[in-house]
Amino acid sequence: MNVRPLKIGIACYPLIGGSGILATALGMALAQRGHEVHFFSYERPVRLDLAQPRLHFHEVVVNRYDLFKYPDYTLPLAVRMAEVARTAALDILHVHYAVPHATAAWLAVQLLRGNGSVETVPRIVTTLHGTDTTLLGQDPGYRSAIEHALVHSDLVTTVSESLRRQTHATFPLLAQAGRKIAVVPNFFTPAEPTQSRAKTRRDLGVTDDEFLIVHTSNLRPVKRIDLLLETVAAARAQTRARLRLLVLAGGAFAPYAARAKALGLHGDQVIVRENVLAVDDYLHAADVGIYPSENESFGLSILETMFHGRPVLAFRVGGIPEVVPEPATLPAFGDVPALAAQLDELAASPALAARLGARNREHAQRHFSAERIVPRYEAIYEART
Ligand code: GMT
Repeated sequence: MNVRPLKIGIACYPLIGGSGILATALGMALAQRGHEVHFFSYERPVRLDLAQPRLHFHEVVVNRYDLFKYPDYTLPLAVRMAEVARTAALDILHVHYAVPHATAAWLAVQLLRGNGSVETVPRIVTTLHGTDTTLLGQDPGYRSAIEHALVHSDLVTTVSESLRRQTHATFPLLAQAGRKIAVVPNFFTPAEPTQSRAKTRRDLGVTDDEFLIVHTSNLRPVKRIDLLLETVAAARAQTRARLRLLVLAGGAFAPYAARAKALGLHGDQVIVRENVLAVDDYLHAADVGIYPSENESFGLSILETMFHGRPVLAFRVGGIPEVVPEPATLPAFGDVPALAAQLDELAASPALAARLGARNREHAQRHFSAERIVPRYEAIYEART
């Protein structure tokens, strides 16, 4: 390691979801590079392997009181971060997803300053992941609190240039206060598949000559599962290949079942697996990934699919053009016929699918590997503002 070992606190959501997955991967990579890393969350992040050296997890316990209709998480999180910052002498508090982590980090630093128990307080780095700006940043109940926490962070990062622009537009005080935003893209390290592609396909009941489409997300409205189903249905009507859709769902698929049926996607044409923690076997077994989101600050699932050497179909929205190698080929948002035509072309030509998949993998490895991105966070931790 070229930089001095640091003591870094990371606060994130523990669940399946881009921001928590990225934060966990970052913390584990930092620990491997010699830093001491302390995670804060209400549960152990799903991909956090505490068997590795230099990794710690501090559970934030939220007690229930009859007095409160809504339990509060921000204060116990701030108190826990302040305690650990003091006892472990943390250099950095790196919070992922502004709400409520950035406000809690600011409060933790105020607590440390207030009781005079430390000589230096940790520096706060806030990484915005998307909906903390694009959704909650528009909510009058949150906006000014997020803006305050960002202005009082030592550094704010976004996962794409697109999100950086949106953040400046949403929180004008940042620029007025002379605060810069650094863009640090997401990264991913694919796991080796635990079994062969043929075995995973057999387990799914997918034959060799079928074209397997994968979609992995939390299925929230922004992911536009309606457009995913419409694209597959439209392509099915025009292609000679037999298409199957695999949905790796971090949320309930049931609300979309009727729409799938209405579009003629019956029974085994749509395979759903809920709460899958290890996506690698499935991405390895798939032939293409489709992600028709209406907005996406980055699209970590797209990157995961690219790392597995598969072509990706998506619309030209948010940060997606910054992730894929040929952004000009992305159709405008909502152009389902164009997406279906691209799907048809890939399903008809395994050679084309293989070529685009290989190009994706090469692009992902070149621009979005841990080796390339993690040192950029290290440089940010060391930079003086
Ligand atoms: O919408 C999600 O998939 C979850 C959300 C999150 O905060 O975990 O994802 C956001 O952060 C990811 C990691 O940086 C990005 O890859 C996603 O594009 C972003 N989601 C949106 O912008 C809608």
